[in-house]
Amino acid sequence: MTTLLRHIQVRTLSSILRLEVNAVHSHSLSSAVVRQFRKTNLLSSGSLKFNKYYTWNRCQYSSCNVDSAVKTRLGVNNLCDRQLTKKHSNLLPSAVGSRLITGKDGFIRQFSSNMAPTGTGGEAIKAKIDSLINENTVIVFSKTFCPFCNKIKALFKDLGVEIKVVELDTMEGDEGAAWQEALIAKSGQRTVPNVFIRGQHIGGCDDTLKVHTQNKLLPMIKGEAEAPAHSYEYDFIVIGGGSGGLAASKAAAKLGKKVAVCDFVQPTPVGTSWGLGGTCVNVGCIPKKLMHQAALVGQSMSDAPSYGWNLPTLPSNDWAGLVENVQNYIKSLNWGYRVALKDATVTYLNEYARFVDKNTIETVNKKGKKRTITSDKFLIAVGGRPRYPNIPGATELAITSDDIFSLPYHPGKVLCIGASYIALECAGFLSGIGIESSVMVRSIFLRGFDQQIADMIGDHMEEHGVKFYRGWVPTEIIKLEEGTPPRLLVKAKETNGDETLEVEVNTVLIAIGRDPCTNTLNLESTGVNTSAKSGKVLTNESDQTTTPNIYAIGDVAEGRPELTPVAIHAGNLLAKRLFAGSTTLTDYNKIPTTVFTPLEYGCIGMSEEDAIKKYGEEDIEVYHTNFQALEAALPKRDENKAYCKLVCVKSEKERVVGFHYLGPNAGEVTQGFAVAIKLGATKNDIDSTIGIHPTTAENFTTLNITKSSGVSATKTGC
Ligand code: FAD
Ligand code: NA7
Repeated sequence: MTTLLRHIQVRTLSSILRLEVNAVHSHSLSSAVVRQFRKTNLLSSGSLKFNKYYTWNRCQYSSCNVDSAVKTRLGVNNLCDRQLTKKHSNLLPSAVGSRLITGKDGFIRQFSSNMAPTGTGGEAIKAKIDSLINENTVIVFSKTFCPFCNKIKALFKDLGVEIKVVELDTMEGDEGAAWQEALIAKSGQRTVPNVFIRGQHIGGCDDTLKVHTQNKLLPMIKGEAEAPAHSYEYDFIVIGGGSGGLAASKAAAKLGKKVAVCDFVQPTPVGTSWGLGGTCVNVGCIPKKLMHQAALVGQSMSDAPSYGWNLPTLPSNDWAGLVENVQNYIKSLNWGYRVALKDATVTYLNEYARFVDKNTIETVNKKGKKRTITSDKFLIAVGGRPRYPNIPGATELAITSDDIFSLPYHPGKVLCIGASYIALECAGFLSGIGIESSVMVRSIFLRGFDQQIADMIGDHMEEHGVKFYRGWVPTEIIKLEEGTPPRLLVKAKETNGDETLEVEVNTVLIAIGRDPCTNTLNLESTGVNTSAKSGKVLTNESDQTTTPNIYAIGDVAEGRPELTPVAIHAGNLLAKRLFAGSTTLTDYNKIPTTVFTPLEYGCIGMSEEDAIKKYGEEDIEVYHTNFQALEAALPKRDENKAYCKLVCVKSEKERVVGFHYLGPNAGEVTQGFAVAIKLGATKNDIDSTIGIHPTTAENFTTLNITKSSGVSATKTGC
């Protein structure tokens, strides 16, 4: 408090120019400013002391009270008081006639006018204020440039509460100052925001936040009895600091809740571990897309001679350099997540958690130190980890997507086991950076995705050098020779037969699915039910588990698409439902996604076969075209390999229920169309949209060949 300059009022001889700075703190009023004040004899010499290092964030002491007329005179209407600097104080030589009041400690306590206040707030203004307070459930007297006012307005918006706002700084002439005087007289509060609920004076920014933290704000607004206070240490503990958990925890903290996140990474069987942020940032989307980009750069280099570039020889990729750069980038993201949690006042516990009962967890840190923590509500957002096949050698000798992005040695020749998107993406980027790679496919490519496109992806990868063992399952992995990488032998047998196969490689990357991290959570102690088949947590449409105070989102929740934006969206909406009275549910329909195989695949909605299953073949019309992306034309590659397909329901004005794109920049193309499809776009809507030429996405606006016509979808020319 010692560095606080409280209640500084500078009144000019003119009643228009009045500067009233309540509680300016050393941050906002630098020593240079003070020197300027001294020069103008506004401050008695030697009476002002500064502590530059004091930080002060509490709104009631740092609110915005510089009169708007003064600001207009100074041309600083857009600045908050805290932003006033030396430059501005130079403009105040005429601000005389004021008196400095110092505390016993010699620091400034008050800087006030020795003139009588010239307030214009009369009975009429008082009456107006009273009637506004009585007519509105929530009223906030505010100033447009005040960050604390904005914080409070944002809180009510997040809470979905309609409020009346009176912006004092936008009133004509001295009117705002007169209102503020009347407000001071009414409430004893000199600052804004000045909040009233149901006629009751709540106070400023901190006061309002405090009422909300005590769970009293919404009941007060609704005129309901207060929710019973709980005696747990936290309002909300999130287990799992990945995409969903971080989003939910920050959103809950923003709504004034006391929140902690437990995040701990159990090392993989070969010892790989990582930092805060979960799967996506450490061992999923981010490193995967960066390595895919490395492969695209390689593709561009091999295309380069067609565009006139003289490359002496095609350079090779430096695995160690790529890994180092990718990992450094990830570390910067890990750090960013920690800072974001701190900024959001979420307690980060780098500890592994398990339930003791429905309101208690036991955590253990990496040194083995245990503690128990209690919370009113919990969120399970623990995601999943790669599954290993139950065959000899798998856990000891193979790696997974958890290891590949930080593998400290060149992987040599790689065999990916599994044919879903993780296996295909890994084989794709490895091959793209010049690593010999193959894939062992048990049955089909990309189960769950459109099978026509899945096969096109397989064919394209095969043409570009990826070897496929189709119809095989591994039975054993044997080490032939130690080394980094080692020499490994993979034994396999036919999926539908007795033939056997042996493949010699250096690295086996297993991608046969992921298991939810539920079996160590001791869910039995809580009454939370899981699916007997998948082990995932069962929830209702509000993400609530079978135990009412425990929720689950993201990859660990049964039936939810395993995608980062899905988990983030669910986390944000859950926090608002739990702590802001929202009723908005996550819409899990028509979620766009992209598979980053060498030829990228973006899709929204149903596969052709699922649409036929749902609507019947006779009610489905499929429009499609093959084409060559322009960038592939000069290098003469991938002719007619790119593809667009719209799956439409005839009886619903050809509403698009399936969008499929195979080609460059699929993520970018698909994201744009996702809005249209979500809004229920029909084929006609897309036809009437003018394309952007020359792009690959424009092909969707000119689709005129139906599959049912049997006409070739191969395209020539533009
Ligand atoms: P996670 O991000 O997995 O976070 C869970 C966290 O909880 C982890 O940090 C875990 O260590 C921690 N944890 C687990 N148990 C405990 C415990 N008991 N105590 C404390 N902490 C615990 N999605 C996309 O949208 N686009 C992509 O391109 C994409 N690519 C992917 C590529 C790969 C190789 C993989 C594996 C996944 C990919 N995904 C992609 C999926 C995406 O990563 C996940 O859907 C997303 O990370 C799920 O988030 P989550 O919050 O549910 O869990
Ligand atoms: P998925 O999507 O669960 O697919 C698993 C793939 O592995 C699939 O191709 C399976 O073939 C195959 N598989 C499963 N078990 C075996 C065994 N025992 N041997 C050989 N092949 C097998 O797994 P991913 O790892 O790609 O991704 C998991 C999720 O993580 C994904 O949904 C993302 O959202 C994040 P099948 O088709 O069943 O014959």
